[in-house]
Amino acid sequence: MKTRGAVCWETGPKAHWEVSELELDPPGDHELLIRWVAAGLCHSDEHVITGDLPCRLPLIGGHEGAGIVEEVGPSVTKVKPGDHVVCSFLPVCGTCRWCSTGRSNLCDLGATLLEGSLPGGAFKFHARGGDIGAMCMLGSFAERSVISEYSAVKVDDDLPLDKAVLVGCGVPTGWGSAVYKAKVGPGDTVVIYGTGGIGINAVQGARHAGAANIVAVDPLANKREKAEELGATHSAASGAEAGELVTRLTNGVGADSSIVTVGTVDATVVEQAFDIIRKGGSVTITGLGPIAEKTIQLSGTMLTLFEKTVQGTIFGSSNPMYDITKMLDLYRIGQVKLDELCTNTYSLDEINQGYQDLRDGKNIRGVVLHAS
Ligand code: CXF
Ligand code: ZN
Repeated sequence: MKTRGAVCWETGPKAHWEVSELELDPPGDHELLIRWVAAGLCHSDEHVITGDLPCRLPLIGGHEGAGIVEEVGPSVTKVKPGDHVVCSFLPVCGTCRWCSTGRSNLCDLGATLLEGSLPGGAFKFHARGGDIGAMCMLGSFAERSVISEYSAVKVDDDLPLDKAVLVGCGVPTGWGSAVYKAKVGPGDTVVIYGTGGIGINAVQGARHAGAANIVAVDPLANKREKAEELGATHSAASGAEAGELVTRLTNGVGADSSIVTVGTVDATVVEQAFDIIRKGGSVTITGLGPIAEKTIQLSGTMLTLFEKTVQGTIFGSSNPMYDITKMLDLYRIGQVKLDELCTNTYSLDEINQGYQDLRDGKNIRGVVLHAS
């Protein structure tokens, strides 16, 4: 069948999303055809455009997606036509070493995430005489995709898909960074660097975990305000300001943990996050940067003497099949806010405006609403 989608054909300073006509193959074994209703504009797709993330090109963008199943291929048991689904940007097979030991965010099927082929190696999209990959095996910047059932999570029909879409990446990635990876606890002091689409959810997670002091660090006033609305107890416009604040709040002891969720991670913010924590504290790095750049440059001696931990996390170390629905359960009872996160919506043809707004700092989360 024919569909349309926003494709990254080349990377670099002038690169952008090009809405292109695509040929889409029917679903094969363990695959399904989905009509996307909504796609979140995450900074990781911007990292594709800049070349920070080394993806096989051409690639259809979009790894935060929610939609409706239109057709299923042979052997699909998880969903049926008509089901509403939110997708995980990490497929979960359920049987590999990582899945079977409670770490399904590290599932071996994720090996071709940036190549954009489905588990088994198939490219379902074609255009201009070649195969086109789909970001994280999803490609939610297309009107329709064929995806693996291992990426799909069925959700209740009454949930608004234009809000539920945010639990495909941004919400569990941020929330889990605080709750699961940083293990924020009651009474803690936690510092969150960057309160955009991921960091704002680290704020929500830290609040849920009972932190006493949640310090949101962001140069943009709109992001600091949103962070305070969703649970930050303090905010700071710079790392230096946050340092002074935390020294005061903790009588010179330092924060229990810090979480790095800036759009582009560099060595400066990681060092600030390292310096601000107490003895035995942790730095959790969730954001991405240019893959070849050494974004961690720290005194190993300080790490040793103060027994500090520096750790990375993907998907906030959440388990997609469990935590995607859990985030939605918490949304229903008002403990995870989604409506407040969506700052602007766009049509597919407006996607480059959406990314310009992201670069200009205007969005917590922009969302593409696909035409039905
Ligand atoms: C990223 C992680 C690397 C692959 C693309 C998605 N996570 C969140 O945006
Ligand atoms: Zn993302």
